[in-house]
Amino acid sequence: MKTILITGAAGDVGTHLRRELAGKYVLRVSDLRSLKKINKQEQFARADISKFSDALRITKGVDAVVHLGGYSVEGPWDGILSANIIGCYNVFEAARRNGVKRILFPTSNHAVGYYRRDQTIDHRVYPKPDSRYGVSKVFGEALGSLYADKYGMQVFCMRIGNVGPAPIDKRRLSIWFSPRDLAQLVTIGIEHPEVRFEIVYGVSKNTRSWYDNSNAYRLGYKPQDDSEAYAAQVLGREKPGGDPKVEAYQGGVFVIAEEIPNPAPLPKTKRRK
Ligand code: 15L
Repeated sequence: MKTILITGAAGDVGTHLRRELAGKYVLRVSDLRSLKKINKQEQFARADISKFSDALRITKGVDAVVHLGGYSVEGPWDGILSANIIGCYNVFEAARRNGVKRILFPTSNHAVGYYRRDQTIDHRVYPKPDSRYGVSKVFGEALGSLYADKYGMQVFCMRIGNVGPAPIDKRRLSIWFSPRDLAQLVTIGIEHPEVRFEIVYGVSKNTRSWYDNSNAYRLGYKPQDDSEAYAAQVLGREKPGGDPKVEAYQGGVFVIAEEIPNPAPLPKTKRRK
């Protein structure tokens, strides 16, 4: 059985992924925070990926890395710099030094959030980040491209929409990613023999999608879920109006917000002013 390192395993996406992949892989689950419950086939490795020595320690002896760790929303530059720029570099470089060939990088819809909602975009569009957070995701994609071309690593970038049991609002009807579709796409990223450097969209087969996800379909992705099943319920809750910029762009509130409440805050002691 392959051993897969999941960084940022205590976060929301990490928690869904651990549950979905249980029994399929040995999971080395890593985070700065403690994990509530460790399952039988999981090994916990606490790490601060902004420290290279920690990144080296956790990437040793694994078959692939799913690098979820980092700041997951718009926030202050120093937090993003240390977790998403320095931390991301450390994970790629540590994996390379430890001979780990494959990295799955969950990038974000916010790497392309300044595309308009009336556009359909594919994996070949140039980045249009909507936030410092989005810029950090573009950095990770670029780093992945470098490590694939220069060092022959196999890098699978998933521009993730919004993971959850159901879409939570109108915007998320277009970018919803169900946990079982997440698990399917991650499994393709781990197993597909032809991955060199790929960008795919981490979304379900949503009727209202803004993405042409043909690159994921080419690699065998067959999403099972469509947010449309929730549309009436979600739209019934939606308030009319709203900021025209937020409504015009795919990134939603990220196009105007300087900070968004972090669903997975770093421990206070690790945050710098
Ligand atoms: C993301 O990239 C974030 O990690 C997540 O917390 C959500 O904000 C999501 O995008 C979204 O756009 O809904």
